[in-house]
Amino acid sequence: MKLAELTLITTNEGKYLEIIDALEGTGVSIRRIDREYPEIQADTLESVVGFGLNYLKPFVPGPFIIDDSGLFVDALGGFPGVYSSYAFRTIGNEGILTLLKGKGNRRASFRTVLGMVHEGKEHFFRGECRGYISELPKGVNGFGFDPIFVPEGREMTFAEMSVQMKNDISHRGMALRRLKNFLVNHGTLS
Ligand code: ITT
Repeated sequence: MKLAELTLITTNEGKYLEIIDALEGTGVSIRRIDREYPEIQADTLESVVGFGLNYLKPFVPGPFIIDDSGLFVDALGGFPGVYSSYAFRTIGNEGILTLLKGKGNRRASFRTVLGMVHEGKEHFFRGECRGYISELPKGVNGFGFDPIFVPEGREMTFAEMSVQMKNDISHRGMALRRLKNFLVNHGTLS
């Protein structure tokens, strides 16, 4: 059956705009529910997403998606990773820059796990973007850690890019292309 509508549950407007952009032209309209859901303390984004999907299932009729993402900094042993939301609220971008002061290795990656419930079944789509943490915050677009993340092979932070440019190379863009492929292969998209 063709998928006409997909519900996205997120409190994050920036994610919503990126997801709308990535799925433009597919004929699927995104209905956003702006609400929180319990995020368990776990070692992996997958566990957080799996728990979230099960929690939300009884409340959301029809197919829906959630997105859990994090910034993993190599020199900090992967921190903030699954604690990205907490780290952003508390120490923010300036705090990450302070933690990296004097460190030669500024490599980091963004990861996204997109979880979908479709016809009662759970599906996971992953994406990763390697890059490094800039010396200073730059740019006004995007959200979260975007002003301090420069993707590999580029000289601009995500916050200096348009939504479309970011989607072309980002962790979330990759997970969304995998979601789109799934929908095409399962005949839910034309
Ligand atoms: P939800 O309601 O969808 O959970 P959230 O903002 O809490 O929204 P996450 O838990 O996935 O989303 O994100 C953890 C933190 O990482 C949060 O502070 C985000 O701003 C940040 N983040 C996630 N994706 C990002 C991206 O693509 N660019 C920059 N920061 C990002």
